[in-house]
Amino acid sequence: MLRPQDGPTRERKSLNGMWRFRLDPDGVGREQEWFRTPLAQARDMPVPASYNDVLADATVRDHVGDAWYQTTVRVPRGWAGERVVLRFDSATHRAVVWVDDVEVVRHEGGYTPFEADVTAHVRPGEESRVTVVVDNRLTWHSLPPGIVEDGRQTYFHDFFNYAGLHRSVWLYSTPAAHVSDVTVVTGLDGGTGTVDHRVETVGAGDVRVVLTDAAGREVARDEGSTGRLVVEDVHPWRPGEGYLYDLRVELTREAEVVDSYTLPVGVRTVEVRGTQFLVNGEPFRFTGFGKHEDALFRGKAHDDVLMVHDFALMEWTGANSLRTSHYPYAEEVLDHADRHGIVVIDETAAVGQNLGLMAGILRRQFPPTFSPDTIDDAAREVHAQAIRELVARDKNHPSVVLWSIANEPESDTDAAVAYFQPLVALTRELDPTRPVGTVNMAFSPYGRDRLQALGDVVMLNRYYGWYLHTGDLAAAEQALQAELEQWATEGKPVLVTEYGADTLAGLHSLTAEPWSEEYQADLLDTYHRVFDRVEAVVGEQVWNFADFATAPSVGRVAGNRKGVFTRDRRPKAAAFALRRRWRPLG
Ligand code: GCB
Repeated sequence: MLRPQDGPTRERKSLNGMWRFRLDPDGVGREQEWFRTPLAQARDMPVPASYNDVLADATVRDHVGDAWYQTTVRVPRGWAGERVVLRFDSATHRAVVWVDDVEVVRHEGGYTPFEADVTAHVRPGEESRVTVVVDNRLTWHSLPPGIVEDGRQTYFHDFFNYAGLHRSVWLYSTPAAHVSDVTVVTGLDGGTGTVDHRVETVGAGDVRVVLTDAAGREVARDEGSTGRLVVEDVHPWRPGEGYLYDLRVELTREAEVVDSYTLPVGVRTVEVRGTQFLVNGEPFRFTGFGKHEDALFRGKAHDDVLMVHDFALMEWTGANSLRTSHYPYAEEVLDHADRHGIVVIDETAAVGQNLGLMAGILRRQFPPTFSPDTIDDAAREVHAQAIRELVARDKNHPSVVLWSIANEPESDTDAAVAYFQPLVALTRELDPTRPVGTVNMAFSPYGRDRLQALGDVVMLNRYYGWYLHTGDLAAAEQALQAELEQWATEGKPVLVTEYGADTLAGLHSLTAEPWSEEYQADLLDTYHRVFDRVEAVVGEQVWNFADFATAPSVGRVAGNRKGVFTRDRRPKAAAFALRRRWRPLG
């Protein structure tokens, strides 16, 4: 799915800014057709933002159900004769959209974009009313899953259920005949690069593709909707150096360019060979973090300032990668990673699919995780659709090297294998060029887990020294080493996608005291000693980059404190420890 862009044949208009907003606690707005009139009793709400923490109002923070947004937009006069599209970069977790009185689109899933061709419903030069109802309820059929009982929301993942319009909203124009999709797959053979392209179009015309280098010089061109461009003396995209070409895709009729779309392209390869993870044929070692889209006041809103700052802090630590735990991030993040050579593990919003684990944490009984009463075949189809939308959105990003289709699902039952087998196969079918996997949790160690066998890499979240052997790093070191040696026998690369300890910034201790800054740094050092002794370990991503908001819980102090930075991005001692390991030369 192509992002909106400004170009010779296309224009964008941002709908970001102040919208009108109203909660619908009784769930009557759809029936009463609130979209038909200016939203009554509405308050101001900035977009993009999670609505939860913006106002000083607990009923907004803890709202369960529908919330309404409304704005007006004047369609540029110059768009007469063009196709007009309304696009939401995300609406969490599901939404219905009206333009004036007409429903134009509905979408399930809080972290991927959706759009509607609204040409027939708007008039260039005139104003239109855009109304959106956003529903934040999590059910057995949503990703992530949850349950609503007596108006209260329970969920099974460890981050706050922020909701609303978290990302940009656009109105954009394209010509009626236009480029509707582009897929690129790149290859390297010595100093020669290849860019295979597949272009989809709507309407009559011929396709031409032109590749230019970062200096704007043309390096290759081709005619036709599929083909291969060959780039001599290629400048590859590589970790640490986000070199990008531009692929200009044109739809032409005779001498006229009807539509033009420009896609940044990084020429690189990814391959799993034995226990190695190869980028451009060379062994790659992941350093970095599991992150969250999370910040004070704005919740999960995308924000360029915060994004650039977070990448600067990652670079300061020497991180070369991140996992988009636990949902697809804003596309701006992937663009930035592309440009800066940061490697990305791209994850779906499948988190919390393990009711056995939750029974212990929430101290209540649950039915089996994967069953006709819980996560069933219909839920699996929602998951499949989420994978389709993720791959469709992110397939062309050179930074994305690995798909993670679930975090810590139940993984030791026949039902789990039956659920995931088709999803792994689907991911491979949609994208045969990237490895795929699921992330394993500690209660399904080697010998018990049955999902890592399905994936191309082993991904493990481990908390020895925190949830297990709390305060005893010597025991943690032994246990971790023993388990990693077992996983190494799988013959696949092993990535430790989470390890860490909750830490209260400012708490210091001479002894091995959990929650102190020294303990967090010592725990990371302990893990690093073990990683360096087990050859198959090719990835270390600390949990977490920064402290983040969660649902209230006795194990959380105003959120999860496993960040090596605080929520306002101040370094804890562990950040300096990581910098010493990942950037030994400063
Ligand atoms: C995990 C989860 C992550 C949690 C983390 C923790 O294994 O993947 O979402 O936040 O543990 O801190 O407990």
